[in-house]
Amino acid sequence: MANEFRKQAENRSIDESCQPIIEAGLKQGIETAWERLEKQKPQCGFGQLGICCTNCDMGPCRIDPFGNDPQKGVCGATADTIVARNLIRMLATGAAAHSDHGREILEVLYEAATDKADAYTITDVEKLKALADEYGLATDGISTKDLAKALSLKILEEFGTIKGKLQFYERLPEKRKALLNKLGIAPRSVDREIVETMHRVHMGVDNDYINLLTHGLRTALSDGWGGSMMATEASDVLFGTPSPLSSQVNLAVLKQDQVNIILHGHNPILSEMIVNAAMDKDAVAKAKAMGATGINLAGMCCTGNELLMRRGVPIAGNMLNQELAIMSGAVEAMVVDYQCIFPAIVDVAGCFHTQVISTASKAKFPGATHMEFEPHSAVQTAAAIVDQAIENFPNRKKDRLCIPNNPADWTAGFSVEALLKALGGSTDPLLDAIKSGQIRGAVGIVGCNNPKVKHDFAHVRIMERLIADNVLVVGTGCAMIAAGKAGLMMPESAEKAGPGLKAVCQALGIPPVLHMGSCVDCSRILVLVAALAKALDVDISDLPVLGSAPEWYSEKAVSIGSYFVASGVTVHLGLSPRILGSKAVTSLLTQGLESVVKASFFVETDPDKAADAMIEKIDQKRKALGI
Ligand code: CUV
Ligand code: SF4
Repeated sequence: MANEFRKQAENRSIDESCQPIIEAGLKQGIETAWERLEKQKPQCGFGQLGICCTNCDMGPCRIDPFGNDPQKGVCGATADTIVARNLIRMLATGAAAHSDHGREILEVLYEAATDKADAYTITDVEKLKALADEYGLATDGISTKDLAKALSLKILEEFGTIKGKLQFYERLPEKRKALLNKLGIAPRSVDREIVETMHRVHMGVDNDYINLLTHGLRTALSDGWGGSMMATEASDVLFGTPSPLSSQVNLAVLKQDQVNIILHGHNPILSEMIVNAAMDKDAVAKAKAMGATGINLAGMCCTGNELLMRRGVPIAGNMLNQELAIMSGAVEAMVVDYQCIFPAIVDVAGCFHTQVISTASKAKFPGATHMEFEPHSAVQTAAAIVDQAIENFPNRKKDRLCIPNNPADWTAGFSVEALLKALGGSTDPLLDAIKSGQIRGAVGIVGCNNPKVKHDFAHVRIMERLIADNVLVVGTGCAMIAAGKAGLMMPESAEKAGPGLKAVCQALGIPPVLHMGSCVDCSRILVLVAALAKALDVDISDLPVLGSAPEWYSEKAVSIGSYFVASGVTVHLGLSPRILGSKAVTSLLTQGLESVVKASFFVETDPDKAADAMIEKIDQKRKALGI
């Protein structure tokens, strides 16, 4: 039996730090996402194909996938309409999640500028000025705070303005802008495109799948070149633009003799304050009085990525590690903000001493302790949360501890600014390496985990294959946490790259897989590809670059994939979206889009075949460029 559990753990994940915990969980019968997925099987075929509609109360309706009756919903909607509507509804939810996060950061920037939240300072004044310039604001003789106030208001207006385009849309290369303008899908504002999606999917509004999907692309662009980019830029202004640093990753970053606090979710605003609160002398003294040797913070998912990039806080794991972290028995508090947080962590925590502390008014978790975060009282809330964790330390059940050894080392912090600095101030050295073939191309690998895929396996396999073939990998999100755990993110990891890429990495002292941040920081990848296209005076779609989401699960990933495609980057998906119930939608997204936006999606579940296909596509682009 013991061997059985070990085997099962190895089948679920390639992350060695979590295998012993999965095994222990199996022995103790603790339910995790893997068990819950099993219990869902067989998952509904109509749902998987995207041909179930619940948009109104004449339904729910479903279409027979074998061509028998019914072929229409009660209202007459066809499979094409239903599939397209369902997909862009997912996309709009994802775009809303990113953008609402962006808005909150801007609101804190505004409050910091108007002295309503004095815990926050403006860290990157240079970036603030550059952004103000971009937005056409006068900067001479204006105080930092006044500038931050004017800028945050100006950007906030773009969420709902009735006129014009998003300012960051101007960052696109001319050729791409001209194409998108011609298609009529330049995003007008952030909220507007999302709201219009919600309008269009109502019964009896947009029934033309092409028209629906076209607006989906526009909505996605309002996320990539809007809400997400705003989140990234405003976070940099408030907390600093990342630069390379080293840290550690995997569940072994939890410490046996310290108070462990995990910061999970997406928004850095409260967690940045917790990082400060955990360094407070009195807090550390109290932890010692409670029998610990100190306070240990570890990130998880994208809150983790934000803190890693700017503060070097270690990361305990990615999306599928969240329940397992609690099952280590060593977590005093798991502090969550929003997005990608399993409601189930409260149940798992119930089997241990861990306190789940929710902090966002818009994200409550039944069974968790709610300690609401507000910018003006952030310092106090952060201190209270740390205190709560310290007081929980004596409740640890020592006989149930299961902390793995050997955290992996990694480097992160590759903002576009940091990358340019490493390159000596311009993209030329990178372009030269691409032209000479030392670097064959680049792939942005992003996105989540999904229990339908062996945890981290697809991410790591694709990355290893690509770098071995001299393809530079950049990325964000849980994909990068997978890379770090697998040892692909040290300068020494260049050994695993092909000779050309290895030489470039060694010359620059960088790893072959570059961590660019959290999911909203996919906007950094957009800025990078735009800069490369501009330098070559080509469209983004001419570059030998691709996107890939090998283990995606989230509605946010639907938006990310779509704004990459709309920006001219072809995207690989390791799991099919729920579109296969419409041949027309499937063929448009996987082929037809090529002639519209010069990029499309392709689905390949086998990581090796996916890597082969990416390399082939990169070579095609190189040939077309004449390099
Ligand atoms: Ni935002 S969206 S599982 S934490 S990358 Fe991770 Fe990243 Fe997907 Fe969520
Ligand atoms: Fe059925 Fe049409 Fe209502 Fe959807 S919108 S549930 S297809 S009647």
